[in-house]
Amino acid sequence: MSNDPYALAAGAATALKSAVGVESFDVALVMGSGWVPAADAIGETIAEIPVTELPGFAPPAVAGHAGRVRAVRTGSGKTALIFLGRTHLYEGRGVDPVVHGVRTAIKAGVGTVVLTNAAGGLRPETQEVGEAVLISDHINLTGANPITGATFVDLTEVYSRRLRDLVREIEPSMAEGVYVAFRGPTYETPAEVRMCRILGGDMVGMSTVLEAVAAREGGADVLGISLVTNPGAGLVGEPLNHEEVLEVGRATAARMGGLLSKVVDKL
Ligand code: 6GU
Repeated sequence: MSNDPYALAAGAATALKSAVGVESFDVALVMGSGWVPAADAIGETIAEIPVTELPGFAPPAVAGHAGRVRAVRTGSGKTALIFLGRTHLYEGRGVDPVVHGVRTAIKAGVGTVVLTNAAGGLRPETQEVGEAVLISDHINLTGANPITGATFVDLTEVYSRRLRDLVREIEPSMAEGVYVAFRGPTYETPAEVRMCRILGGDMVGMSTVLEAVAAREGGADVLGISLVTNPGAGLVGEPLNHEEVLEVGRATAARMGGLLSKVVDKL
């Protein structure tokens, strides 16, 4: 087997297309923690398979990260690939498994990648728990990068302005903000949260940025949406836990699913 991650993704794309029985896909969505229940609203399922049946995918490591990929037909006739869960850098398998889904989707034809996540809110003055925020830009503090070698990818507009504007045609009041990514798996200290605020961050999490970079390298447009599941550590005093992240996801699934379904139909 090749150890070239791009060749591995091409192989996974071929396997996926033949498993689903389609020639190509139009859009991919990555459902982060708390977002998996929202997937049901996006379209009619054509097929769903465990990612471990495809080359290059790591088995899921965390409860609530389902590790399946679903192919759906949307209301407007588009073919969407929905990753129900993702691999995180904190799992310790390195960066390639983290971006393998995005690379596979691009090899399978997608030109738009929708990345969702659960995030800590850094601006509780203006943010509410359960609010969805458009990612306008990111600060990558993971210490990792999916690209190796002298490939100088422009990151002036990682998260497409056109796609953000399109979402606001559906939800005019939706805020946007800068997503700060750490490797995790620990949540941040209160001092790190204060640092993120000083740096201009609005949300904090452990995902998305590496996938966004890989998508841009592959030429896809990226839409990023954070579900604010809790304030960052120390901002309101309550300790953080993964279960509350999933609970906020369950509570907002219908709303988030409705939003994503409208967004995908408008693409
Ligand atoms: Cl506060 N931090 C990080 N890194 N990820 C999160 C979070 C906080 N809340 C949800 N996911």
